[in-house]
Amino acid sequence: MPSYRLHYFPESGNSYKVGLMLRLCGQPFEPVWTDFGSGVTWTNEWRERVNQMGEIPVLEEDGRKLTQSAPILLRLADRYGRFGGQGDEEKFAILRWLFWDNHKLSGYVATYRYKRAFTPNPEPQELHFLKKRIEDFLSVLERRFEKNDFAVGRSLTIADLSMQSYLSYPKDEHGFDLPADYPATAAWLDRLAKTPDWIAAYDLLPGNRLKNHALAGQSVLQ
Ligand SMILES: N[C@@H](CCC(=O)N[C@@H](CS)C(=O)NCC(=O)O)C(=O)O
Repeated sequence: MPSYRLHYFPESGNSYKVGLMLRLCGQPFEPVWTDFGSGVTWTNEWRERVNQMGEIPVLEEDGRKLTQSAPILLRLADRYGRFGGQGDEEKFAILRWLFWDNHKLSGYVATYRYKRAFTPNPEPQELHFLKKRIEDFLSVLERRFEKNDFAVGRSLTIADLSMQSYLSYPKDEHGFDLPADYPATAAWLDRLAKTPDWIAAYDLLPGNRLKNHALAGQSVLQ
């Protein structure tokens, strides 16, 4: 059994994707809390030692450092024969949603949430632009889940694991009222959370948290 170490910070939905996949595959990992808030991932030392792309998460597999959540999910799905879909069509569809998630859904929700909740004085125009983009992406998801229980096929895949991540954090962070405005998407999140061994991000990834300025009422809420 490989030994895993996951470099993360608790608010990192990309880390949650990887940590949750390991857990659902029954693989223990050592959590390596990273001081993202103080800028450690921007230092040359960290980039040379841990990830030249300057990003969290990093998954160490027997000491080998792997980055980018999507290829990591694909690798784990392949290795453990779980959540990787059946046949070429499903595998293609999984890749399609993973690319869309990285480029659009997670990419924008992560940025919006970070600015909105974890930045002291976010720029209102920037928030407005990001929110409008996300509303369109959420409408894409909503149409999908009005007719499908899962992103691909008839059961949980890594496409679901990837896309659910940032949406599953508290509303006071991402700011969207999913049950009211995107009920099929909210129902999909509830469905996923019933998977055996499922765990919420902040229960899976412990440690010091970033200050939530939105919760403290100090942010320009959009
Ligand atoms: N596509 C990457 C995205 C990773 C990513 O953007 N991570 C965030 C933290 S969750 C980060 O390190 N951001 C630093 C930056 O954008 O400079 C993945 O899926 O792993």
